[in-house]
Amino acid sequence: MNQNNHHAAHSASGRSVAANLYVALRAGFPADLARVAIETADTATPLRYRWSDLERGSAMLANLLGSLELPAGSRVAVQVDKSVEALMLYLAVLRAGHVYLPLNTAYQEAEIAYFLGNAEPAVVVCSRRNFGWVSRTAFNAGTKHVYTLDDDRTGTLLDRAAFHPDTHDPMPVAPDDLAAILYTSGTTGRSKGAMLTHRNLLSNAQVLHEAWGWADVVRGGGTDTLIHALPIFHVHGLFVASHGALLSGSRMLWFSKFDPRATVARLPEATVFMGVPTLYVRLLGEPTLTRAQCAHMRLFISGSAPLLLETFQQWQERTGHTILERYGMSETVMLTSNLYRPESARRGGTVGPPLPGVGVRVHDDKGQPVVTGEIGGIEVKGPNVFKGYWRMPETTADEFTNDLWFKTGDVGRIDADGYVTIVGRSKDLIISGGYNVYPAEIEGFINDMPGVAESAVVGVPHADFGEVGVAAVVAKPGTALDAEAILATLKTRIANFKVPKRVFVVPDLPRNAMGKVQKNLLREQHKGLFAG
Ligand code: MCA
Ligand code: AMP
Repeated sequence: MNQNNHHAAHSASGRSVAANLYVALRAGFPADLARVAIETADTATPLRYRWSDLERGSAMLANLLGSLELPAGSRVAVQVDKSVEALMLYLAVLRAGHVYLPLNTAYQEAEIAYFLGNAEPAVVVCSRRNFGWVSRTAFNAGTKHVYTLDDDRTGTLLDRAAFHPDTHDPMPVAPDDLAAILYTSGTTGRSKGAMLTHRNLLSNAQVLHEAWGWADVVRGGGTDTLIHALPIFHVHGLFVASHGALLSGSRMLWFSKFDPRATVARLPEATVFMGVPTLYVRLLGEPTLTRAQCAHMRLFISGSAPLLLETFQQWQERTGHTILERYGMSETVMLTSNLYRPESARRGGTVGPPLPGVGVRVHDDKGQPVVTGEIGGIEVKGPNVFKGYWRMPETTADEFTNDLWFKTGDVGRIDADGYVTIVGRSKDLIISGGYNVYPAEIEGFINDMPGVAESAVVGVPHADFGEVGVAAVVAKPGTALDAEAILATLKTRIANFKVPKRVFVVPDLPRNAMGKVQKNLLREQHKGLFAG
């Protein structure tokens, strides 16, 4: 790849090679490409990928995509187990100027059919075990190319890519061209594809590069080692963690699946860890987690779900480190973050002040600003805020205010020093182990079952997952329902993390005078089930 040509390659359409997110990430690679970029932590023997392997592997994959002669901006949908090759595929899609569409491996046929039907990807990559039903679903959605990729580096994707050259000039893009679509479920039950541009992702990665001290380490001539233990089909693992390491030329210790004991064992050679609160709770359950074991660590970051103050404090006592909590969304990448320095400025129970360049405000339900410290709806603005929902202009318009701030659906307050505290959500959403579960979607699946009159799904506290779903189901007159059978059916239809942890068959749902289901009463009734 000829780096010198990039900045010259502007076109009249506002496209440039320099605007391609891959080019910016590539600029962060170390000068010595023979250094190890990623080391796998849970393969039979460690696999070591050099920076040159990331560059060459993603070039071959980008050339394969190029050979398909797809229109610019084609979607490449990917549902595969976590692997370094899957990360290369993401980079290849950026290089090729297409749009990456990652899908949770837990999604089943009905969920995938919706995503593929909605996004109409030109290319689908799946694991070999799912090829039968995924390819059928993909061809029905008009997809022409279906490849397989497994986490043992086998599958037709790599077989085909092997015939392509290992150099590739990234495609010019406009900053507002799409880089990725991330599906997030909606309160009406149907998922919405959040369209993220090269500018959205790059601006956020650059802000975090400074805000979390990666840049200082690089300037000091050092390097970080990130323990990467999150899935790479959501914002946290794919963008926040991977971009952080790539942009700073940092080594990654790559876990395909989170394992608390193995993670603690590798902490002495790492400097940065990112997790959802469940990961911190599980790490605290490891007797080997000690202050000495964490002595080499620079930073622990938490996000995606509320971190309990109790976990924050226990972590401080056990390890001597203060977890830095931050807040973001699929639609916006990262919005706020506690301060990196001084460590004493990280406040438990808050998500910190807005990141540089990000606007955060709190408005009441009439659209008026609240007094400092008062609670209201959190609204945001900035170069990180997405372009809209894929093929849903009306929904997009509804989610923005007249002056074009995005309504997050989170409820919170901003205190006098600018720290944001999230106190709840106006959207009916359960966050379980860092994954979002929309009750309306689950209720839809339950209500479709024979003999069901209606149902209500609520979130209740859970010692491990933070929050989990519980369902109350009412039978049609004259019908008997079996809670276990409902659970078993749900497990065959929807992603396992969405399946309520308990189903209760009840005579009726509590309603208020207006006839609205009182979910707060159900939450109250079941709050002790899993609180541990
Ligand atoms: C697994 N199970 C769950 C969850 N995960 N149940 C509820 N919530 C979950 N999150 C259930 C499975 O259904 C299964 O139940 C049983 O637990 C074991 O499954 P397994 O896959 O082995 O679980 P695990 O490997 O222990 O996974 C737990 C986990 C994982 C490591 C906490 O959920 C995880 O990696 N979470 C991170 C999610 C994440 O990256 N979120 C970021 C989103 P059964 O046996 O009954 O089937 S990005 C985001 O939110 C924004 C932008 C942000 O701010 O970052
Ligand atoms: P998603 O769109 O799936 O990425 O989920 C985004 C949602 O996760 C946000 O709207 C918040 O409700 C929640 N979230 C993310 N980070 C935090 C945090 N640190 N504390 C509380 N909630 C969070």
